[in-house]
Amino acid sequence: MSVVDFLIYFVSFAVFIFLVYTVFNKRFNLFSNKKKNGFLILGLPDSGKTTIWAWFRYIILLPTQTSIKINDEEVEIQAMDRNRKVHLIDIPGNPKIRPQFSQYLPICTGILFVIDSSKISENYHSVAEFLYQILVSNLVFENEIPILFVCNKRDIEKSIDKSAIQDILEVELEQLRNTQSNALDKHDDNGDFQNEVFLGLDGAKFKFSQLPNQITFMETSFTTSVDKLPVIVGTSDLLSWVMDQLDE
Ligand SMILES: Nc1nc2c(ncn2[C@@H]2O[C@H](COP(=O)(O)OP(=O)(O)OP(=O)(O)O)[C@@H](O)[C@H]2O)c(=O)[nH]1
Ligand SMILES: [Mg+2]
Repeated sequence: MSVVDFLIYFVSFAVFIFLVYTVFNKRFNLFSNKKKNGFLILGLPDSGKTTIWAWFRYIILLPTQTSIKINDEEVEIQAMDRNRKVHLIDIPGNPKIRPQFSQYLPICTGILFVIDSSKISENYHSVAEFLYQILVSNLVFENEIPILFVCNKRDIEKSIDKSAIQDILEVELEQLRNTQSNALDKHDDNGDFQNEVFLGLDGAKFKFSQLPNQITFMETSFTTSVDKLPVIVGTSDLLSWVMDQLDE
């Protein structure tokens, strides 16, 4: 082999390695120490996810309509002396769209599960069913993704407080666990095999504290006063929680 041939082979090989590195690194972030900054906003339709997403994005209360597409943007947030970039993904609660949340789990560092506190006494079964799907997702369990329960719409008179919501969900999840864990094989929405995850401790009443994930319950409201001024409650805690996940 001549020196010229050798150089051609060498340069081609170097270019090939560079391209492979660039493509894989961009796709999977393999060789980067950059911390994940994805936050999924999940919950049933009408719970207030897009309202919360828009508040993070624009720091105002925006009128919303039921979503049919995912809102997915990197936004800059500020709290006290902290300033961070977060990738916020608002997944519509529509049952046909919401299973897409699983595609974002690899980049997810926290989940905001939004609950309408004024409806949970009636729709707790549907809320728990979606929550169960999330909790038994392999990546949520194995990566111990922290979950913030945003008990929203606390301004509405018939809303209930966060500890009552926690109790309701614990009872409902226990029932779901007992029926669902009898099924042997599980497949996720992409048809891939899912290992069976058993929620909590076998033989004991289900409690969120038995999960490997850090669980937090918080109350919020995003509404307007009679003179149409925004009345927003609980957002400083919301911001702090998001910041804390990024700083850990
Ligand atoms: N009273 C009250 N209304 C709220 C609150 N948060 C959101 N809303 C209203 O509830 C409705 C639904 O809010 P969205 O943010 O669109 O709900 P969503 O969870 O994104 O719903 P989908 O996109 O259908 O999944 C809107 O009319 C909001 O203005 C709240 O804290 N209090
Ligand atoms: Mg929405």
